[in-house]
Amino acid sequence: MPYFPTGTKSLLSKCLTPKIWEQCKDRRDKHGFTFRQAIMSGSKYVESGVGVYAGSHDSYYAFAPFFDKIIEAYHGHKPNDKHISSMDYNALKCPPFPPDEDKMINSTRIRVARNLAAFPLGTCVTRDERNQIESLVVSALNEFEGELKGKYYSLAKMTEAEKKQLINDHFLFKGGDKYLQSAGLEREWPANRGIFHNDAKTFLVWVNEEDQLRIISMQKGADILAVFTRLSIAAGEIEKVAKFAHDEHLGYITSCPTNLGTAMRASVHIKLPKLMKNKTKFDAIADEYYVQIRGIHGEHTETDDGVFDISNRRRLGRSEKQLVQDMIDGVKALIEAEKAEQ
Ligand code: ADP
Ligand code: ILO
Repeated sequence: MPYFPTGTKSLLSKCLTPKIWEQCKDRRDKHGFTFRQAIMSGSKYVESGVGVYAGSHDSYYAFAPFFDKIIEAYHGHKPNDKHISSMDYNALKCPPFPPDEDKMINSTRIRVARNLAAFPLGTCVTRDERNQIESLVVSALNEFEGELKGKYYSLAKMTEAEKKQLINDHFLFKGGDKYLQSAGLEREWPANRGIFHNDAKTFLVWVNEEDQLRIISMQKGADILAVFTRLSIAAGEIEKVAKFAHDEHLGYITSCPTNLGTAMRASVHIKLPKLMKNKTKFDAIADEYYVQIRGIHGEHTETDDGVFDISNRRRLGRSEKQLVQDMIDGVKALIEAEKAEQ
């Protein structure tokens, strides 16, 4: 059983009881992914928030005594609960922000993660399977017309300067994430990874990073409804040609259990320079409205200029529409608090 030093806070350390370890330690899922692989990341990096990755859709059931606990602890979703999905953008309550609030928001982005039903997850695919996934996804995306029409850029063929520019402009994944590496998600990097995007870079798809697809809609400013509408249409189009791993209990299946369900993160980059000095209040509002605070250069980054990435924290058991609403309501409360700070 892994050793967790005193003070370890990860969900892995809380959920991995001696009884569950005994039950699961020699199990494999139907693709041969072992329980020990699933908990490798959080065993190696005890500072993880969660510390667990699945090898396939089946991992969530093959290691159920463990994953049920993790999922209930993170999402409050019980083994018999069902997941509901709705990308009905017409039902979103999102009137435009008044001008003084609108200018506090630099940009809006919503992404959903998806994985193909016919393959295990990125933690467990072979090089050949990763290649097949890339070909399938890119040939489907190449059929897109109108606003969604774009081009695929293979990571292996990009220059360092092109990569750096795309990362700095918040369009591309960074690579070199120790958590993903320890879960096997960066094997044979950069082979068969890449990004598809339209000319305006408002519709983007990451291929074979943490999940096989990350479908992204983003633009400058605070028009959350426009971003959600584009995402909803694009995800629907892709789903017509690609069968995604999904079930009634867990929703869309993802490598990391925190993303299960909608697999959606809806965020704004917002200036909160006064509120950041009152951390207790900032955190209390974030907790009350179920939003997560990140730095603006991606997960595990900090902020030094008062701009924050605010996004929905919940992903499972509620629809996409409800979770975009969480983000909107949280952002409104944070704006009020910022205005009230001296
Ligand atoms: P995730 O794909 O899980 O959302 P990250 O937090 O690592 O992962 O973010 C990925 C990239 O998207 C980063 O470059 C981040 O700066 C960018 N990003 C996230 N939200 C926004 C936003 N609202 N506006 C602009 N860029 C964003
Ligand atoms: N494994 C990392 C990250 C967890 C959540 N983030 C995702 C899905 N990228 C940890 O446990 O801190």
